[in-house]
Amino acid sequence: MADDKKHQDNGQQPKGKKPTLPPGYGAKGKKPTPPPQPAGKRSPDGPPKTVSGSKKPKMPPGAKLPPGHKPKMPPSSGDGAPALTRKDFASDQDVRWCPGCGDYAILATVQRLMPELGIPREKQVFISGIGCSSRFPYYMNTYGLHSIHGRAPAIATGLKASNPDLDVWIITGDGDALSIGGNHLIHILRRNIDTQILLFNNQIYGLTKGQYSPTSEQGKITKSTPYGSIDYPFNPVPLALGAHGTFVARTMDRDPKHMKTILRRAHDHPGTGFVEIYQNCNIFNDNDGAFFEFTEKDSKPERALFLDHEQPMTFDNGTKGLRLDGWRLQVIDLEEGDWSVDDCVVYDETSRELAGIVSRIFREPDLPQPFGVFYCEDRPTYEAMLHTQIEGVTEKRGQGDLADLLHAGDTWTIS
Ligand SMILES: Cc1ncc(C[n+]2csc(CCOP(=O)(O)OP(=O)(O)O)c2C)c(N)n1
Ligand code: SF4
Ligand SMILES: [Mg+2]
Repeated sequence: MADDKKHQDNGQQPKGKKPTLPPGYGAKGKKPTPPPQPAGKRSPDGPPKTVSGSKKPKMPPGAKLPPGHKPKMPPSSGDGAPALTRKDFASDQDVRWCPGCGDYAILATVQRLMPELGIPREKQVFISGIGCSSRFPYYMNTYGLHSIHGRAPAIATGLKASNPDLDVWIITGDGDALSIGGNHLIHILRRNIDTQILLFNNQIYGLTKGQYSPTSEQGKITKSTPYGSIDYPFNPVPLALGAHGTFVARTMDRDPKHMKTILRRAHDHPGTGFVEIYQNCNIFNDNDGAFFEFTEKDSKPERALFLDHEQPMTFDNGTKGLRLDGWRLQVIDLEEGDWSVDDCVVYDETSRELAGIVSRIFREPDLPQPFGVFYCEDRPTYEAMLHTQIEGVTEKRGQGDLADLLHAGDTWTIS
């Protein structure tokens, strides 16, 4: 959690945070919250006991600052205070994920991104539910809340609605977001609360020692599916699109560069920025990993396709592409035969229809798995409309009084 002594405000505003609002709709910024108190040592539950004995896990590739790394930052805040660095966003807590867990790369990427956003730490809040992934707020030197299973979106909604000036991040897992929290997830998406949702999808309940989750593949053998899962899994991207998400994207733990680009875009999006992150649980996913076919260098070119707005959909180092055959996507060879790059679909992230078709690619053997921004739309945020409504009503009816309201109408005394 943020330490007020170390805090420096570099005076920058978040980029691109101004939604296009209909006439009369505009959020008024609130006063900044007071700086956080220094965090005391907490002793939350650690990761599963299967990994006990490893106090300080070895950092996987991507989790350490590369030599000579220089974050893109303004040299100073303009008021003489030095700018923040990645280290300023790391808390004093021991990271207690298993060695090799994909969560490390996500934490490192977020900590690397934060100084570039130019937002003071006391305005940053990380809210999580329950799960290995949900331990994330402990490791961020910002405000944070390790909250109730599946309820991070509800808490974030209350926080953002009452203080729109805060930058609110939601950290959740496939179990947290899609089992117990499924209802909360769809409602934050349709309301378009200006937050970022990072869904760590490892296709398993990690914290509770490896039960199957709503994203586990059919046939998966786990503690709770000893003969193989017969449930059909959720595909979180079309789920978020169906709930009217205004920014829907997918990235992976093994590609920190791509992840950072996508997280920045989710952050800059004025509304709910939903990002599914493929994240391997090396303890409870089998040796092939949950997503290795898409993330490892031998198979990634052929099995993963990176979406780029207004660019033709190509993959495998530009040797293959996707075209539409009616409403169906079809792989075309761009090296041999009659097809060329001009026959490929040009991706348009503003098209809900195209996002619908492309997001339906779900581990198809004949089609590459898409990553990137599927859909992006400007729509007024809930909190902007809420505050405008309150201002309008206050103007008409005057400042309200809670005590008067509670004692208005039918009240009685029980004696
Ligand atoms: C009300 C309630 N029900 C069930 C649990 C047990 N529980 C804790 S975390 C979890 C699932 C976590 O899975 P996921 O969100 O995928 O996180 P991961 O550990 O994989 O990161 C469950 C079922 C709980 N803590 N509270
Ligand atoms: S997600 Fe898996 S690998 Fe990561 S900390 Fe949890 S149990 Fe360990
Ligand atoms: Mg999980």
